[in-house]
Amino acid sequence: MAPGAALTWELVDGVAVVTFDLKGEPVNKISEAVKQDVLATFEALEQDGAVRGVAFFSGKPDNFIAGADIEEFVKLTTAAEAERLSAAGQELLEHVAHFPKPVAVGIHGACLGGGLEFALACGYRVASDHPKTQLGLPEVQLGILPGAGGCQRLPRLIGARAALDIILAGKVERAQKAYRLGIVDELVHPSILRDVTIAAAQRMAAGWRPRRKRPGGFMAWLLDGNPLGRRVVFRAARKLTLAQTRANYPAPLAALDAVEHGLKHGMAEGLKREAQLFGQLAVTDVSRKLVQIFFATTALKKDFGIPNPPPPATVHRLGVVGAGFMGAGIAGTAIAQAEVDVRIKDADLPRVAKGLAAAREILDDRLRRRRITKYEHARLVALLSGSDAYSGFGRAELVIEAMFEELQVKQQVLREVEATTPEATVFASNTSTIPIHRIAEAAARPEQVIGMHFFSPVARMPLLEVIPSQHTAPAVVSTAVAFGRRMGKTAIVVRDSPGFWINRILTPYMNEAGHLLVEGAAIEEIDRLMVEFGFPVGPITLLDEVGMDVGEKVVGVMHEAFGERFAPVPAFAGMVKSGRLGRKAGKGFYKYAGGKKRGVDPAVYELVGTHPNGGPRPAEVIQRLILVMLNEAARAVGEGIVRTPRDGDVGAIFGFGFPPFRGGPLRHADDLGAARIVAELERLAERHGARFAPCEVLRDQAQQASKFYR
Ligand code: 3H9
Repeated sequence: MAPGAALTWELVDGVAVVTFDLKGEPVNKISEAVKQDVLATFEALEQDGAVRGVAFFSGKPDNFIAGADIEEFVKLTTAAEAERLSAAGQELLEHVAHFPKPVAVGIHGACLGGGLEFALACGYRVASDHPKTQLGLPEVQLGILPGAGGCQRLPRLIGARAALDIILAGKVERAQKAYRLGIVDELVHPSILRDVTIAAAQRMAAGWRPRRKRPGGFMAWLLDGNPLGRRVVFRAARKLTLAQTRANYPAPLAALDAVEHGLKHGMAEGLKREAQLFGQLAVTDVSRKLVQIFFATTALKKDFGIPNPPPPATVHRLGVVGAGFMGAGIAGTAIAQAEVDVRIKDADLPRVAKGLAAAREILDDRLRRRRITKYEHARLVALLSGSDAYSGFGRAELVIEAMFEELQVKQQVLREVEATTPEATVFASNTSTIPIHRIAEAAARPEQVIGMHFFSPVARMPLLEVIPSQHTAPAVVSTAVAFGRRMGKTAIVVRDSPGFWINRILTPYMNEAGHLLVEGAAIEEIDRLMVEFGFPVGPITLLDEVGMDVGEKVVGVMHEAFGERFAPVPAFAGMVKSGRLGRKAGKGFYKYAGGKKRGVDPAVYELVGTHPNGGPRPAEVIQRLILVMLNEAARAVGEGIVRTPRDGDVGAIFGFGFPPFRGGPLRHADDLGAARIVAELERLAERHGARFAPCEVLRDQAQQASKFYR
């Protein structure tokens, strides 16, 4: 791109109205060429005597600036190069901050990373009050830190506590919240954004200066406003960050350092430290992995999972059969995210009422967290209805079944739905294990039948597995994927095979935890080691969350389908028999009180027929749990369960929290190397049995020195 191609400007009543529109790109991003363009434009504005102030806008319909160009910084190979990139960004924004004429910025759409850092360098910020307008510093999600002055300007503007809250978690806030925090000075309807911003530039040109009062009163002064209070804030933030990142993610701690250094030693020193730390982080393996996940997720937004996908049907009305926890979660999330009309059906009215209340709770929660206004809440609640009959299903474009994991039940529901819906209605089963072609055996219209496997709790879990059978029509796949996306999910299209992708690779891992338990490993120790490895929770806690009855069913299906390597651990059967189903029953491996997880219940060891005696060494615990999963993942890739390693890795990260900094199970397997994995699996198979026998895919890779990712 030649300099001058992205920024254009015109003079309006003494104000230069600058428009940033990166041609040929869906979003505005700050590349080296854009930096040159900004410098050249500001130089021209400085020279031009007719220009008294500047009003800056984006030319993109729903995007302000998405930040620095990520593709550019991932090409850098040394910390020194990355430090220079950061320093150059800082220099540019220092130039903007000290520009001799006032600069106001009108923000509509995503204003992220370097985009917000640019806005922070301007003298006045007006934002549109629109859901698409979001402001934040998501850099730590990419394993880096805000490196163009963000670690310095944000705490100076809104206080250390509020700034750390955003920077350390890589948060993105809606415009209203940004306004409340003091990040933007004015919040206006999109239709008047331009006029209000130009007027602000004119006022500033006439000598007016915005007066900002930091919210928070005495407490804010006590904690943000003096060095002693700030010491307390930083100490607490460091402790929390260490506990949350467990030294697996270096960026938040580095960002904390950059903020603290700047507040202690002044802006110039702060910028220097920020650039140094940016340089170090940008070339870490962790950052590379997180950036790969960003691009993989972005690519999945456009991928319908089949070649030449036909256009999806637009869903206005959704039918949900089954008012249990999953059904209600699907209903509530569909309304909250996709704003569709939802009808829930179950066998009797008390059940329906319970489901409606649970679905409504999702909307209430959004209201409580101020994600929606009470008017929006009232409008959304009106979209929800229920019945003990199929009334209202006649106009549904999509019906999702969320009944028990029983083939006959699902087939019965399918027949009933087919009898009450038009030919074009898509029937999706939210099964977690049962192959879709088995369910579709009962269908009069098998081409309309598909699997949509949501994860619990639906409102929060970001993954959706979409499972076409060999009879499913391509347009039905498009419809399911598109609707999943409207519900805010990342959708992967997977092959119709028992357990699909997620339960296929999760089952041997959970089972192995059972074997370790029987061998004397302590419950908390198994969980602790996996949390240290990077999982959000350990496998035993996960069993409690999923429910032992559900787990037993899943492993039963998998055992039947794939044989002995999935054989259930006999010790687990006692848990189900004695009603220790996990969190939902108030007791599982752990005790639960008042909805909170307490300690391990020692009675469990007796039930399982073991007692903790140290068990296998920690290194072996980790090795067995991880390798049994990687082995199954490799085997499933060989069977085409996922279309690409990318889908497999994104699925595992979003489905059950495989540590993002390791890039997913298949990237992790590549990092370990097939030869090493095969050798270790062979040793484990000798000692613990054939469930560890390395699969053919890994053996072939070991022989040919090949990998999942080339
Ligand atoms: C940073 O700013 C560092 C600085 O602090 C310091 C520097 C010194 N770069 O997601 P979409 C592409 S780090 C390059 O489908 P949406 C994306 O890959 C940056 N490319 O659209 C896709 O490409 P393609 C901090 C980018 O409307 C296309 O744009 N910023 C970037 O669903 C459309 O994207 C972030 O982390 C980028 N920064 O969502 C924000 N952003 O068409 C990252 C997007 O070839 N971006 N692309 O597949 C986002 O979160 C979303 O893209 C956004 C739009 C919300 C903006």
